[in-house]
Amino acid sequence: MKKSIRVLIARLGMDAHWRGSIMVARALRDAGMEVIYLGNQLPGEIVEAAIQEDVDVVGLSTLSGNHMILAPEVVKLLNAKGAKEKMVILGGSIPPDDIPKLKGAGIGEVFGPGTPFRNIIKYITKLAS
Ligand code: B12
Repeated sequence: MKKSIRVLIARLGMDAHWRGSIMVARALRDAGMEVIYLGNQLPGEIVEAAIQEDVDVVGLSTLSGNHMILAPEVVKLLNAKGAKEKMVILGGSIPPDDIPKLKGAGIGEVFGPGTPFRNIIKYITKLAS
C-alpha cells in the first residue's frame, strides 16, 4: 500500500488566527493526507514534533506578522537536526515583498489569503510523492 503523505500543521508563536490553518488541515486530510495539528508553537517545539512524528511536510501558518523571524528559524533548526529533507511551507497574511526572502531562507512556497485548497494539495502532492 502506498504510504500517505504526513503533514504537520502549526501556528507560529502566539498567532490567534486559527481559521485558515484548521481549514487547510481538513482539506489536506480530506485529500488523503495524514495531518497532525499542533496548534500554537515556537520553532523549537515545531521541529521536535516534526522529527518525532516523521512528517514529510511542515505547514506553518501566521497572520500576525511574525513570519520573518519564526518561519526561517524552523528551517534553520530542521537543518541543524539533520532533517533538511522535510518540506516547509507557509500560509497566512504575508506581504509580497517578504515572499522572495522567505523562499531564500528555505520556505518552499507561500500561500496567501484566498488560495484555493486544490493549489495547496497539488503543490504538496507533487513535491512529497
Ligand atoms: C478573522 C480575523 C481575526 C480573528 C481570528 C479568528 C480566528 N478564529 O481565526 C481575531 C478577531 C481573533 C483576530 C485577531 C487579530 N487580528 Co485579525 N484578522 C481576521 C481577518 C478579518 C480574517 C482572517 C481569516 O479568518 N481569514 C479566512 C481564512 C480561511 O483565511 P486565511 O487564514 O488567510 O487562510 C488562507 C491562506 O492564508 C492559507 N493559509 C493559512 N494558514 C495556512 C497554513 C498552511 C500550512 C497553508 C499551506 C496555507 C495556509 O490558506 C488559507 C486558505 O486560502 C483578517 C483579514 C483578512 N482578510 O485576512 C485579519 C488580520 C489577519 N488580522 C490582523 C490583526 C492586526 C489582528 C490583531 C493583531 C488585532 C489586534 N490588534 O488585536 C489580532 C491578532 C492577535 C494575535 N495574537 O494573533 C491583520 C494582520 C496584519 C499583519 N499581519 O500585518 C489582518 C490582515 C487585518 C488587517 N488588514 O489589518 N483577527
